[in-house]
Formats: sequence, structure tokens, C-alpha cells
Amino acid sequence: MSLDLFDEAALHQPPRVEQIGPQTFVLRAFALPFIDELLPPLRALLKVAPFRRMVTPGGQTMSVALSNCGALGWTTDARGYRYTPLDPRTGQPWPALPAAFRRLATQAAALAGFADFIPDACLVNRYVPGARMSLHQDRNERDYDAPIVSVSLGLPAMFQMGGLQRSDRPLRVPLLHGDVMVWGGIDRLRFHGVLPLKEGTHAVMGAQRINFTLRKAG
Ligand SMILES: O=C(O)CCC(=O)C(=O)O
Repeated sequence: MSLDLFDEAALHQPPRVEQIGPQTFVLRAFALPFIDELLPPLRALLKVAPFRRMVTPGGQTMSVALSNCGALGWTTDARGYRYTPLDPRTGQPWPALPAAFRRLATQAAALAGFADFIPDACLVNRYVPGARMSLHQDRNERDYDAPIVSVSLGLPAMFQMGGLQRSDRPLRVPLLHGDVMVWGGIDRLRFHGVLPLKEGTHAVMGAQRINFTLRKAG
């Protein structure tokens, strides 16, 4: 069965909810019904704020390329990790958060038990084969009351969900096109990352994985 036929079948199923921690959930195929509303604004925002490979404060160029939309965007450079209202490349505000992104995030968060989630930041990650994200905590947001909602599109990835200590052994969670993860509450500061992306071509997204995470940063 080709991947697009699989997606077509999944589109008509209710999302399967897998609980992998006290307040961590994988919502299988949750984003599929939104895809047609997500891709045009995604392409549009990437024209205004194209993907770029940022440098960590330690001087490493990240293998994942990043962009942002929303009132605040996450950046890293020699001065550190932070959210900024302007794209440092252009000095212009990041593109607005598309309404479909916000709607998806609010609905996914509610299904995971986080009512009334209104994101103000969306970090968009592009993985090409070999790109990875090492274990980290999302801790640049102003408070940790709101969950993180993370949407996977394109090639499959092996997500790692660790514990509250970097040394905690991570659980491996395969993520497919359309899967959404939500974590918050007592799980909000769990370490997480993504293993190097395997080679492949996705029927809709091509030879890449796009992930976007919706957050309340300000
Ligand atoms: O690509 C992913 O699934 C996770 C992205 C991530 O961990 C992040 O943006 O902080």
C-alpha cells in the first residue's frame, strides 16, 4: 500500500490516542483532516521567513533548519536561545500564525486534557535525511502552564521522549505524517529529541520531514 493511500484511509478514522506518560499523548493521524488547510499557509510563511540553519550558543550549526510564525519566534545564536518578535534575518515581524495551525493546536491540546490552549509561537523545523535534534527541554517560554503541541508531516521519524533528567532513558516513539504529540503539566519539561532522519521520499512532502510545534511563549 502506498503512503498516500494509507493516509487516505487514516483520514476517515477517529484519531487514535496513545498515552505515553502521565500528561504526554500521541494523537495518531490527528493532523490529516487539516492537511489541505495547513500546507498553503505553511508554503506562504516560508516565503516570508525561509528555513535557515541556526547556530547554537556553543557555535554548532544545527542540522535541522528552522523558521517561525506567530507573535514570537524562537532563535539561537552566539548570544543564546530566546524568543523574539522580529525575524533577525529581515528585522520584520515573523509571519502571523495561520488560523488552521491555531485551531489544530487548540483541538489537539483539548483532546489531551489541556483546555483553552491558545498558542502565540510556532517553531517550524525542517529535517532532511541525516538531520537530528539532540535531547533538550523546551524552557525558553515564559511559563510552563501551557502544553507543547507538535505536528509531524512528511517522512517518518523516531522521536525520543525522555524524563525530567537528561540521563533518563528515553522512550522511542515512531512518528508518521499527520501524527500530533502533546505534552504538558508535570511532563512539560521532559527532555526530548529526534534521531537522525532516514532517507526516503514521502508522497506529499517529498524527501523531508516538517515538524511544527505550537507553544505559548510570551
Ligand atoms: O521534530 C520534532 O518532532 C521535535 C521538535 C522539537 O523537539 C522542538 O522543536 O523543540
